[in-house]
Amino acid sequence: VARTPLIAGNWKMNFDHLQAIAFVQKLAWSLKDAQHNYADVEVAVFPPFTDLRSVQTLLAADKLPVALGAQDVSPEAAGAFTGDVSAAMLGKLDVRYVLVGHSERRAGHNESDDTVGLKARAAVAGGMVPVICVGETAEDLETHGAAAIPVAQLTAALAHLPADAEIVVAYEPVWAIGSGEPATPEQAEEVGKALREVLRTERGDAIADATRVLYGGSVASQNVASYLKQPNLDGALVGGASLKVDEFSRIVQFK
Ligand code: G2H
Repeated sequence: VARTPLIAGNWKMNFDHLQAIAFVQKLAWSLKDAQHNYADVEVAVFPPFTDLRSVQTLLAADKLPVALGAQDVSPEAAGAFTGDVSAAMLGKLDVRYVLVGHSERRAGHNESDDTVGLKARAAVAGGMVPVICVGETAEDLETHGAAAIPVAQLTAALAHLPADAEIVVAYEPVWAIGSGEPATPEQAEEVGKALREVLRTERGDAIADATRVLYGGSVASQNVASYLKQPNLDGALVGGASLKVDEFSRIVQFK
């Protein structure tokens, strides 16, 4: 089954809105020089909330086919939730993807599987595609093996979603994030395959075959192609290496 690869840059808490504009402009020039075909490999950036409006304006003005993603969303629709941002607000900014369940939020903000599922549901209700992040810690890996925790996390999130919801799954082993020690392509493929089996059991063949499963965790231009060669991996969620224009441009052109 042909799935369009997705290369997603998760900027985390980096770049103010002026830096964001400069970055996206340079990225677009670099990909234009390289004659990048966005239909072959989809590109998305996930700036902080404060940059979204500026990046949206630039993408629209220059007609750049880079997709916009947000790093989080409130599970609530509106009201007295100080500091939170709703799916409706993101939708108005042409946001297409929303990260939910990144390990930095699960660990740093005590987000449970239920919270992650509710956030994914809010994104879907707002017309966006949640990028559901799952992954095991080093301790989990030792105790349960690689796949058990990611499989449980994905199953829990799916329980909150309508049967036909479009989603992206990102497998990010916590021990590989920002560590410079990525999973091997074989390790990542093993979990990618297990996650696709969850989709097959819970959602049927059509959705399992159409859904993209990304790998994330110390992805760089030297290793990205080795993941994309795996039958069950369809892209990358890139953190540190997505902050350097030339490096991110090379990652996008992994083929
Ligand atoms: C994992 C990844 C992007 P990095 O968090 O989500 O970050 O590529 O820096 O490991």
